Amino acid sequence: LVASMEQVEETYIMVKPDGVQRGLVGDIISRFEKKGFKLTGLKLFQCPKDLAEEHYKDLNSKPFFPKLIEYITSGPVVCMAWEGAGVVASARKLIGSTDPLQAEPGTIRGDLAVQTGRNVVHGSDSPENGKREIGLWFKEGELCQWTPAQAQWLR
Ligand code: 3AN
Repeated sequence: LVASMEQVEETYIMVKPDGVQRGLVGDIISRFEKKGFKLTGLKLFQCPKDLAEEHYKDLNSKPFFPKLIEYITSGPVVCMAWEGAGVVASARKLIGSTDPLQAEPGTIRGDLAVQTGRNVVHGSDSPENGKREIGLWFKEGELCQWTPAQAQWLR
């Protein structure tokens, strides 16, 4: 009941190149599906350098920025848009801490990763960034609005 009163939000989730290369795409998508969020966009995509730089522009003064851009563009990523009440914060919980060694077991990073620089998945950190990032990674025709037939609680 509490969750249903929260605002419906959108978040941008991305399986990073290491997640694709390690065959973790299905497991990661499955966690968001089983939680009960609604998938509204999905594609496999080779990210160009300029898009990676725009996506991570808030980190462009960090020492690891060049390596981060190299990593994100090193192979295809899986881009996803997910929708639901409280989806931004909930997805961050499902993903776990940035440093996979600090991430709780049961989270994606806690279960599947060991290095901050290879932490398999991205999730937007605010509803505003959710909208911004979905706009950055998807063209309008690539997103779908749909209503589940027998699962009204998904909205
Ligand atoms: P999160 O992805 O958990 O929101 P941010 O936004 O602080 O974390 O960092 C974005 C990405 O930058 C991380 N997912 C990770 O790939 C990379 N990153 C962050 N901190 C480091 C670091 N100290 N060394 C290498 N890469 C880092």
